[in-house]
Amino acid sequence: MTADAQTPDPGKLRELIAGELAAARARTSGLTDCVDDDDLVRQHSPLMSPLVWDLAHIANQEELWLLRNVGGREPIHPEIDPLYDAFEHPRSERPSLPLLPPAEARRYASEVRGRVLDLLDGAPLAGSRLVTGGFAFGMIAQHEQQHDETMLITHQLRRGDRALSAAPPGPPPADALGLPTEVLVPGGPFTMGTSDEPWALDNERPAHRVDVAPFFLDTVPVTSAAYAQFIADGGYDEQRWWTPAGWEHRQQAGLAAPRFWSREGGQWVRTRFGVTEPVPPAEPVLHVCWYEADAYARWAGRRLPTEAEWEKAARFDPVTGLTRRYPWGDAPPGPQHANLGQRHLQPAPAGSYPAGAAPSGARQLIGDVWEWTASDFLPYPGFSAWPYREYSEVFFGGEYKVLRGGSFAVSPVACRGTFRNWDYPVRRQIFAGFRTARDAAAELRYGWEAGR
Ligand code: AVJ
Ligand code: FE
Repeated sequence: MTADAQTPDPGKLRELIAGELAAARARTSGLTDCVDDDDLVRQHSPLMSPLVWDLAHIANQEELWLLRNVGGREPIHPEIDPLYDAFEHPRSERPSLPLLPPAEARRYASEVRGRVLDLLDGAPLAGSRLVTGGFAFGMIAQHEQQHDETMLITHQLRRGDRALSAAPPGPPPADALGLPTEVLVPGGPFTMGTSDEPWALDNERPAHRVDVAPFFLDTVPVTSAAYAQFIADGGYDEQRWWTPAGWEHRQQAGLAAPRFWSREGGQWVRTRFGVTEPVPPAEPVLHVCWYEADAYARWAGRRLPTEAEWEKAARFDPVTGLTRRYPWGDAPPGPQHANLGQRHLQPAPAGSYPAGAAPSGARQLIGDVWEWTASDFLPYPGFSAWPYREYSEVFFGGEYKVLRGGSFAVSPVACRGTFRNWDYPVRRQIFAGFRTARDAAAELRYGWEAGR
């Protein structure tokens, strides 16, 4: 479920908020109760915080935004604030901080939550911008779910016996193999971003018109089988497929295959959440960095889509000329639409979720794998930081690339056609893949002339 701007009934909104907070906490508990205390305080990778840091940081942000800012309450433990301020200490330093031990972190989180539910009973959900439409509560539910994805990445990096399990996704639909390889997205202006999605975060705002030239987009994300062809063709050894920065990184980091892949007896295997198995060929490729995605696209004679192209393919309906909330329409994501919410611990085979297809025919734009785009993370025209500069504004610039669409590890509450994620172009531990695009203008002009 996601916030519905058209639900002015405060009772219903309170119920929706309570449900989203409970869903986030159930997931957080699942990710932290399945390992022992030693596992919770240990650092599994210098890229990640100890799980017990995420746990108390989730509670600390909830206390800060809901109890203090919305509720006007006094801090419960002001002395721990600096420990859980993501800007005070880089992740690599966090294990050496005097963090709350697991039992105390859990107690703190449940104490904050108890008080938040009391506050929610009586809090006004209109009047100030922070509470209108339940925004602050929605922001905190999304924040917890975002850290749940972060914790799932920590689980992926953790060595040791398997701690998590989930049902695998079903087989692809019968038409998956016969899908056209690419779809045409018509040129022209469309409305990008949002000004009325109640729980949209600041970087998704405001709605604005963007003119996009016609282009072709892969119908489905690039699969592991296709990516393996790039490797087999020597893609990692040919400088011409790589940007200068990409080639330098490929050399220096010794990149030769997606992270977590290795060669065993003449075939590719991958380790996922403690289980090693042959790479499923039909699955969207996962754990490639932006440089690898960009090199693959050039090898394939194509390019990564821009962020505006991605959003137009995902939201624009050429029949009505309107922009949808999701590829399939305005209804919140259900299990028939997309692989979201850690229901499965892996992407579904390419071609899955026909009910979630966009008007263009593209599938799996939402869910399965985050998709790298060609674009830097920049503010939209008219952007203003809300409610804090450190969510988005301090990251704008050329250092980060935008990812779209969400992965199997993203909750529906933190996933929209407008949702923007960003990371460094070298990052591979995130649940990211990609699809490729090419310009259509020249071909359409030719087709028009040829058809005359
Ligand atoms: C939007 C995923 C880049 O994890 O760094 C969590 C989300 N912001 N706490 C991150 C976030 C503050 C953010 N990303
Ligand atoms: Fe955070």
